[in-house]
Amino acid sequence: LHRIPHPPHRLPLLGDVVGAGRRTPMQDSLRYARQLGPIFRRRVFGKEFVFVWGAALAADLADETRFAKHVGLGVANLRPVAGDGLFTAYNHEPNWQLAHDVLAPGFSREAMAGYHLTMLDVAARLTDAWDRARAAGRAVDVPGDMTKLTLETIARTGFGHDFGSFERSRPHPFVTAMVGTLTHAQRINTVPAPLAPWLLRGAGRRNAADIAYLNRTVDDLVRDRRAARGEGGAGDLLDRMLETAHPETGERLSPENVRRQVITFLVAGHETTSGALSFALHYLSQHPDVAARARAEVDRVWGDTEAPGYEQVARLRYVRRVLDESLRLWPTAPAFAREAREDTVLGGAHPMRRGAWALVLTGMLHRDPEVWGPDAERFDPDRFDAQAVRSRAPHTFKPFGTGARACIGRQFALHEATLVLGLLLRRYELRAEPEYRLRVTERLTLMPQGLRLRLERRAPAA
Ligand code: MNH
Repeated sequence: LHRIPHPPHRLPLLGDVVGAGRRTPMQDSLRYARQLGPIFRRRVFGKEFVFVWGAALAADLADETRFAKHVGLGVANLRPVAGDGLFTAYNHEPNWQLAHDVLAPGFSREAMAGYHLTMLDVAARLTDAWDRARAAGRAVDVPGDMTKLTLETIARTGFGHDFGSFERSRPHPFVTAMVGTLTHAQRINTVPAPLAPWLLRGAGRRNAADIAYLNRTVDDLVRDRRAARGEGGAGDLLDRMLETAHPETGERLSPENVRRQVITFLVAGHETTSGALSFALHYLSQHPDVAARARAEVDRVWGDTEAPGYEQVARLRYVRRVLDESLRLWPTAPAFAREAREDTVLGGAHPMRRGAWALVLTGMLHRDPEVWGPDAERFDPDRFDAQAVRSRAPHTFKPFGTGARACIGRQFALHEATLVLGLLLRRYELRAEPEYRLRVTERLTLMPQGLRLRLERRAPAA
């Protein structure tokens, strides 16, 4: 450990807190990363954390024979709300494999094609709202509206539930409670453990209320579905959770575990996609040349079809590159943790005991100049053209994590986001507000803060 660099101004008891803010732990780590190199450590209130972002070390951590997901820090702080749901389950908990096997078919190609029409329907609510804003000359609140869109999409495709987000002027209380819990889960990392009971007493009470609200919402939703049983299955995620037995063991998810999974999917299934769409719209508004190229592709691939089909979304290759490049610069799930399965040596240089763990700083891995070049900070979707991707080392682009515990919803998110970007590009010119400078809010996930865009009817194709 002593060979791993740490920040210079280490205070007794407090540790490396000089220059660190409580609201931006990830962006602080990015700053440290630039000073300290591909592996470094930070001590926060007596606890030592190791951060890795160099491409070679990150690739070594992706070796599934020696490393596995570690449930720690922010993820572990979500255990009170998400329990042994897929995202927060420990590797050894039997409910992980059970739920993974039962739910994986819900993300197959066929399942995705089945969600497509619902995704289109939700997108139409967004464009209705944006048409009204455009007609009134109002700017739109991008993260707010993307959150409405992605919440409705996962709620309706996964659970047949309509939160009515677009009919509300303020976020649905489910969203408010969720943001409350996520923010709380991040904040308890930045308070010294012995003082936490005092410092966080009020916050802890609010958090308990938020969790109770999330549980109530989900219990109502499940009760309604059970009551509607016999009306023919919806074939969605909730049906799988309630009706499907494990193909080999015949085991089913318990009611308590179903509750955990529903919350997990409602949260994991929208917050990060919302951020990804928001960053992509930001970059499109800042790079009119990229937007024009993407729009031309949409016109070419979709033609005049009012409602693009499932297959027509995957054919938007350039739009997809815009999304990848946005996720490169701002991976909306900004880190993941890996632990050693056995005693091992990381990168041939750093001994790790069984169970020792390190955080992969995805946002910094995605900016490693040895991989992405000296202009790694520049937005350029061509980094993801087929040839560039082939010539890059493996494990250098990891917005969805790695290995057995990587994101189960990856195709879902990419299909939804590509579809929506295509629809928006086809319909609008996106105008940035001239004074807007990108600032990023953190609540475990990343989001462009205060991003507003003005919409114009798109210019007729040349
Ligand atoms: Mn998702 C795991 C990023 C969209 C459901 N997701 C992960 C991990 C990352 C991630 C990173 C791994 C975390 C870790 O190693 O600790 N996820 C994303 C991003 C997007 C995203 C950047 C959108 C963009 N995720 C989605 C969607 C869904 C979803 C959409 C559901 C519909 N994700 C999950 C679940 C897990 C997960 C469930 C946990 C999988 C497991 O451990 O088995």
